Amino acid sequence: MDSKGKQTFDFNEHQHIRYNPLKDDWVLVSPHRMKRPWAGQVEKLAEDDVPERDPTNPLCPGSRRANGIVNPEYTETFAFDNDFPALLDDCPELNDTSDDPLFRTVPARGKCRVICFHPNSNISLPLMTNAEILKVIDTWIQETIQLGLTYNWVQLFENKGAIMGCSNPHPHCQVWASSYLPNEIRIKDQMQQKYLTKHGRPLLMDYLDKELNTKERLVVENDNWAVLVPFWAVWPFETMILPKRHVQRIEDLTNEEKRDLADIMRQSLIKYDNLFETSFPYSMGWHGAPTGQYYTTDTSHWVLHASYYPPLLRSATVKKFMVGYELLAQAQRDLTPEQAAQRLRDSSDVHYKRK
Ligand code: H2U
Repeated sequence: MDSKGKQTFDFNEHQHIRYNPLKDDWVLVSPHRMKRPWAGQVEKLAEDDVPERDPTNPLCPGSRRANGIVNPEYTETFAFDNDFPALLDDCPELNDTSDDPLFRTVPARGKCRVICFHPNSNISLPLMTNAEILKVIDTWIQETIQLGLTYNWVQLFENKGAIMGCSNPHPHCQVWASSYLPNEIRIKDQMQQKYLTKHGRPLLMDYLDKELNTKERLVVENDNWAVLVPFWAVWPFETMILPKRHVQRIEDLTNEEKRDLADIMRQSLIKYDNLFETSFPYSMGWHGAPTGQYYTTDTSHWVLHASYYPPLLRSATVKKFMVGYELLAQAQRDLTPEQAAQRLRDSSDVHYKRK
């Protein structure tokens, strides 16, 4: 209340909409709804006791995959062509291209790969050592360089947890390389380009400077990286990893930046797992300057960043649904990004399984 007894606006109490300058969209924030009772779906807790090795799991060392190939007895990371790829390099020419603006098509080519992070199925990223996470980062870089020679976009992404539709508990991620720029990247490309033209600095460099000043939404930082809950976050505990130097692509990281990235990933993923004492599910992925033909264009508006989109809301079993208003109007959240950042900061640095 102010001196005249009128209610004053409080971001942690009162509804408002927030702008996402990277995607040119808005999110409705309704903190007052945090108090409502929940009588909706309660997810069954996914089995947490994944065996270290399972010869019937096609992602394990020495296992036979769906296409009959036997995996090597790998001891670090292991990358292979996805046996069920959504994108193929070899596709007949689209010869029936129409001028009709309502029925547009463009040819699509690509390649899909799978990267196993570790030989043991029960060692997720937050349980790995920094050296093991560094191997994952190096493999991400090798795959991006290799596929980026041919394709304009290389999407690295990890779908973690059955709740996210992940089909296999073995720690792994996917790589989908494509001839076209997917929607998320196309819009981020345009928005970052516009910002640089207007303000003379990359959008995410300006953004990080401001976040490091207030530290309101900061979760962890080190010399080279910051993990924060974006001002415009949609998912309850959404985070973003940002480099402190203007890095455009994952392959441009120095050895020191890679080492610091491994450390900050481990720290923030431990906090995620400790939040609800569960192997925290999420979809995450990296976005940086496009590859292929874009190597010869100016991409200085791009800043490398990773986004984590976890679905859990209030416990290991209650997740946020993107339905109703979200599907038909725009995203909405209850917990504010500042409250989420505080919860993550307060979450322990020691993994609950190691206590
Ligand atoms: P997801 O659980 O994130 O879907 O990843 C598992 C991937 O592994 C999936 O894309 C591939 C699936 O196609 N896979 C193979 O390529 N070969 C197999 O034998 C099993 C799974």
